[in-house]
Amino acid sequence: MKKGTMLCLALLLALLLGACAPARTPGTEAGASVHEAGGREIVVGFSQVGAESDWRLGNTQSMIDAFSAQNGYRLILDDAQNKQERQITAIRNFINQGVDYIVLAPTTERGWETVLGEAKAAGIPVILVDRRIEVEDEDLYVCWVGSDFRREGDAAAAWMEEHLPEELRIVHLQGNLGSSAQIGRSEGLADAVARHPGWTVVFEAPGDFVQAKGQELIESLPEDLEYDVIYAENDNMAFGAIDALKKAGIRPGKDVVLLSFDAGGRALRMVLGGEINLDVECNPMHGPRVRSVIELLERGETPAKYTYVEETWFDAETLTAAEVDSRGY
Ligand code: GZL
Repeated sequence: MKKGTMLCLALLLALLLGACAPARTPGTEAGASVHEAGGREIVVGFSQVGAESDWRLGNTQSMIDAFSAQNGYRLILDDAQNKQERQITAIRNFINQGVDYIVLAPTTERGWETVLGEAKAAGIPVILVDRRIEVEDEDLYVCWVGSDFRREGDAAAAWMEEHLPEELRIVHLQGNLGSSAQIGRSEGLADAVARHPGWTVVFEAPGDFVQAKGQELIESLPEDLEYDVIYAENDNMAFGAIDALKKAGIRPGKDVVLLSFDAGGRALRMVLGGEINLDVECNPMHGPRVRSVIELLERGETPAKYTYVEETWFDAETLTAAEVDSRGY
């Protein structure tokens, strides 16, 4: 074949291959996200409550997955170890670093005015995730994404009304006092107890959503205390309670009814196994929801102020093994 012809064919081949290559903005890696393609990496400062429960670990992973470099983000994650003062420090650090957005999963509802005022003065939008906060000026945050905790408490109470007798002695393991999850779930139970004269809360104390504290509280109950139900405000306290009951030779889910919240994979297997009688879902997978809020803001649009995630509940009569296997946390 003549040299000239070969050169033409080589040029034609190069043109054809170039036409098939994915369209990329110069200077971006394969599969770069829109942000990176626009040359602007979005920096998100995330102040997380801690690592106190399976739910929290799932929530953190969901945020890490959503705000990946591949998606065009840089996530600065701070674990507050359940202390509001550490969250306040983290938010100030985010402001000093000049992040583009601050995401806050607040430990409790009160005490945010000053630091969120500083973020507002710095022109950094704040997005709340999971629990709520109580502030006079609701412009201190752009929006909130999370669960309806009162609805969760009411769902547990409705199940109790349908499945349990009129005479009940209840041990109540609360989450962190003052957190929205504790407030809503506790109110749901308290209202149901007020509706049922035969229902009595024989013990109530905070276990801070932590497994070890759930176990300690049940182990510390007076020997002669009689009770029929443990209302645990999250799975990890329920796990602790189960360990304590088993150590005392009491069958969880049979000798004592066990109610829980979160509905993580580990807990749902215990529902199938009959150790947890009801688990009310509290979905932690907020990463994609918060990311879509930021991308909406990046387009100059206004997100809904409050976005509640859809949730359900599970008991052994309704739960399937497939649902257990499909839990993302
Ligand atoms: C609920 C979340 C609670 C979970 C606990 O949205 O705030 O905190 O129910 C977690 O497991 O510790």
